[in-house]
Amino acid sequence: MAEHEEILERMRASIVAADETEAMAAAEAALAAGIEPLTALEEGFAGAIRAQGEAFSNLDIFLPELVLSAKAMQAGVSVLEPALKAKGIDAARSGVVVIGTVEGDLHDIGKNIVVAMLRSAGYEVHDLGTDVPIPNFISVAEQTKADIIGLSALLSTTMLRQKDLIELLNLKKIREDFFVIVGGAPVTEAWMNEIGADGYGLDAHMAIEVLDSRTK
Ligand code: B12
Repeated sequence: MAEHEEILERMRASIVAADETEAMAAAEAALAAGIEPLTALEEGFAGAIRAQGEAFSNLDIFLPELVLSAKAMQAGVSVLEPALKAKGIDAARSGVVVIGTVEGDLHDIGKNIVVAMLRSAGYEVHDLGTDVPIPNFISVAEQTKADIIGLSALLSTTMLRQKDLIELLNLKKIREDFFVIVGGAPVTEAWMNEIGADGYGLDAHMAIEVLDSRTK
């Protein structure tokens, strides 16, 4: 629908312009027009923030501009989040998840989306935030009797911490107690296999699919 595309374009433009108020207004317009919140998120905001990341790596924009775009994205996402959560709890899908962004890494926009989606799908989620030391994931997972540990990493340096978690679980001889799912922009299925994780999610949607179909 032309109106939908116009709103999605408005969402993208608000991220490029780093305009928090406009990002929130565009997100409200998307919901009012009946655009699926996940579509609004992925086709509106997410593409635009990734494009800003490209522009940053090509030196077309500088870090302060990227920070402001990320703030606009967070403002817009905050409008979409209740709609993501309201999508209905399916009691058949369940599990207790401890999730966070690994130590040394402050990126949390994508992780927060995964958290919102997991909650909407009926999972009990303990979100540890960002810059989380690996032992903390394990201690909270044990305290909360979690069956799933989710690790987000957006930097090629910090994705190594995902490997550390698996090694620590092996060392403590509790590897089999947890389904470990990894994600974040540099994370691939090949990396999941290399480190011996149980699952990987390219995006929030795939994260739910993988967890819903787990057998462990
Ligand atoms: C926004 C952003 C920032 C913001 C973060 C704000 C915030 N609160 O998160 C700010 C400006 C602070 C920032 C800082 C930095 N950033 Co930055 N950033 C980005 C950017 C542009 C977008 C990330 C994002 O939010 N994407 C949108 C969301 C929706 O997507 P996502 O994060 O990928 O999440 C989805 C999936 O990956 C998945 N997922 C995510 N987590 C998890 C977890 C699990 C368990 C699962 C299953 C799935 C999953 O589902 C999510 C939803 O669909 C990326 C570029 C990119 N292409 O990713 C660079 C990028 C990640 N940053 C980069 C860099 C270099 C930095 C800095 C080092 C810059 C600097 N010189 O200081 C710092 C590092 C700070 C730190 N210690 O963490 C590089 C990393 C390069 C590399 N490979 O190591 C990138 C790739 C940019 C680039 N092209 O150079 N950044």
